[in-house]
Amino acid sequence: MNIGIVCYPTFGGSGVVATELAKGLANRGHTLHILSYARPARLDSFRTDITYHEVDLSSYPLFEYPPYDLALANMMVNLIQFEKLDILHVHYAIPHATSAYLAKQILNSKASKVPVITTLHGTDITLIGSDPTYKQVVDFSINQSDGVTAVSEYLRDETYRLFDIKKDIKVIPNFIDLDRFKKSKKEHFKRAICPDGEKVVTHVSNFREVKRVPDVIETFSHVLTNGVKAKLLMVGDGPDRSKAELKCRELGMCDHVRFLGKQEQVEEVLSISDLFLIPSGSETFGLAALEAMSCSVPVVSSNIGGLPEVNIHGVTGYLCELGDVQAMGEYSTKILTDEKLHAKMSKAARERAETFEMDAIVTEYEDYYEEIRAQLA
Ligand code: GMT
Repeated sequence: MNIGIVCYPTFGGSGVVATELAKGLANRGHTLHILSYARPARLDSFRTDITYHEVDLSSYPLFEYPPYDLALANMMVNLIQFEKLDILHVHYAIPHATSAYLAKQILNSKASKVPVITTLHGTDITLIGSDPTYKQVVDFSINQSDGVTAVSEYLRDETYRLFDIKKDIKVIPNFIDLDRFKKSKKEHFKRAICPDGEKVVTHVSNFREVKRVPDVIETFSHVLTNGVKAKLLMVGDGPDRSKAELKCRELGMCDHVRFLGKQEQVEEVLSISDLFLIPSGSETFGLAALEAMSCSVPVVSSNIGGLPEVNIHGVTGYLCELGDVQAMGEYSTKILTDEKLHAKMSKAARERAETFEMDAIVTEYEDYYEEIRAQLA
């Protein structure tokens, strides 16, 4: 098949899922076209079977905000016509599903068509998508897609609750490359960070408000207060980084926390980690938790959204009430100080990650493409 994939180019979340899916599909002999406003972070090497198309935003003196959704729709029309796409798969509803609808309408007038699939990822539904500023357009655009998928059961249910969706939403969970995300020996790295054999606690995110990074710092402060010798590695960057840094200063623990910024090889940091923290206030799946688990790292998380579909309480880590940093601190201490428990949870985390193995889930998408194409034939 000739497949068009539209995504955000960002380091985490939907951009990663879309790009890895494109690679997985290309490995099976499909031809892929990726559309975005910048080269996706995970599209890191040249391949003849994946072409990246950068959406060109011509500026014009009248445009304070150049209309990205129109430029994207225009590029979709061109690719569908000239590259003869068999399927257009958009990730994150805003504005991608709307641009796809517009492209379809334009093509109808040219007696040409292509099935459009929208994959819902998270805040396109739970936060910004259901905001009154966008809600009507998002609702309409999802309903106009030929196929709709969501990355967790929680997200599917939320979409039905928040919008008036007439379509079946198929749950296809996020996936993991088990060969890339596995514990590897990085002893030199661990010694450099923890010269006195401290435990390593890690957090990875885009440091947006929903990630509740100050909760990570407070949870870790409980771990230190409980007498555990540990270092906290904060990976990523974003608007709340300075809040987190301030919290470290307030709690007098700057010597125990390292802010590493954005990292391309996050699996290397996970390989030296003993525990992963993800106390998010909203999380439809929690790909970062899955990446940690795949590297055999137990997870302490909030019990919000889709996280319980990934992290199993008492098995792969622990789930806590939102904002309960005391409980998160106690559970973290338990995992870090009980070697047997740590070994058991590390093994269970990896086994759980194996149920989200990439190949099986790429097959689910492939089968879904065929199903939608058959319906429209
Ligand atoms: O929805 C977002 O905030 C962004 C999105 C992304 O593009 O990074 O993240 C969401 O999609 C990820 C991939 O499906 C999920 O693993 C994240 O849980 C989800 N984020 C939220 O729900 C906050």
